[in-house]
Amino acid sequence: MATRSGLAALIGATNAGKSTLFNRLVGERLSIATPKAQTTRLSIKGVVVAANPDGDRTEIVLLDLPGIFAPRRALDRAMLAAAWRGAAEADVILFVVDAKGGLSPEVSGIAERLARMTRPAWLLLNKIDLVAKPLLLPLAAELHATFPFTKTFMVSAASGDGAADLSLALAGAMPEGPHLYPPEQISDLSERWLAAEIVREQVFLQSGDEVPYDATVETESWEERKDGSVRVGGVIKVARPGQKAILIGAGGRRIRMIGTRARAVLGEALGRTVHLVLRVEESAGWDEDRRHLAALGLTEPQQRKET
Ligand SMILES: Nc1nc2c(ncn2[C@@H]2O[C@H](COP(=O)(O)OP(=O)(O)OP(=O)(O)O)[C@@H](O)[C@H]2O)c(=O)[nH]1
Ligand SMILES: [Mg+2]
Repeated sequence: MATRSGLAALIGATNAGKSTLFNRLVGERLSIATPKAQTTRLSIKGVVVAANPDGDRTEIVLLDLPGIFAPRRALDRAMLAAAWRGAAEADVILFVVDAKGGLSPEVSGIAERLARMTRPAWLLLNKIDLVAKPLLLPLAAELHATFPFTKTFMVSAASGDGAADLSLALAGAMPEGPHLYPPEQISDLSERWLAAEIVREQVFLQSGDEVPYDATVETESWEERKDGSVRVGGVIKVARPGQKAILIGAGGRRIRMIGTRARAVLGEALGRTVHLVLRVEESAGWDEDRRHLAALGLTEPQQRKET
């Protein structure tokens, strides 16, 4: 029997729960997820091999994408371009909507843009744990009036409700084709990238409203130790003066806490002891600097067909 393999892209307003759902479907915490908006900056691939309704194994390559929001700076525009590029490549677009937030102007804006794409899209009503059941069907109907979704799922990425049904349906919907990844590979992310993302997650979780959006993290060094542990050096770059002091905190307390938590999460992810050494650097305007964005893997697209 022919095998199946395809690409499914998670798109939606920022904070809809795309990364949480992505991690749930992949079964590993590959993509950082926080209560703050605009957490995801790059498209992230995760590979799931799931049983399809024929009893065969399908390879689903899932794409977690930056959320859609009104862009202000070069970084934002690059994030949005990455999101729409990812959607345009997909065999199936998974439109994730926060059921509690409902049909917001952002959500209808995304639905309008989906209508201009020639890709099948499924509606995923997420966060159903936060909404009274009788409200879900009317909301789904409202959303269907904005775009002819081919399927609808009600899920809770947080509890896992509905995730198995979604996987099964995806496995059945992928086109025939050979598997592209070796069975043990679940991502194309490097450990260095993961380390930087895990530190960035702590910056999001442990600093106020403004700093996370102006911060980026790079892994500067990676040193394997004889005892099997690894020493990771990271730099947190902030775009505006004064933010360095905020991140370091009184007596270095905040940066220490960021380091402690990130080390624990990274150690768990890598399954080994991690020594994490962090520093903070002021790097004015990195979020407007094309070279910097390119180094992060966020290049501005040459042609903007979708905008
Ligand atoms: N109660 C509840 N919370 C959820 C659910 N899914 C996600 N969340 C929470 O919603 C917040 C945003 O989740 P993310 O997964 O980071 O959302 P995202 O769509 O990837 O956001 P961006 O990357 O910023 O666009 C986090 O605090 C999650 O814990 C859910 O099903 N139920
Ligand atoms: Mg995300």
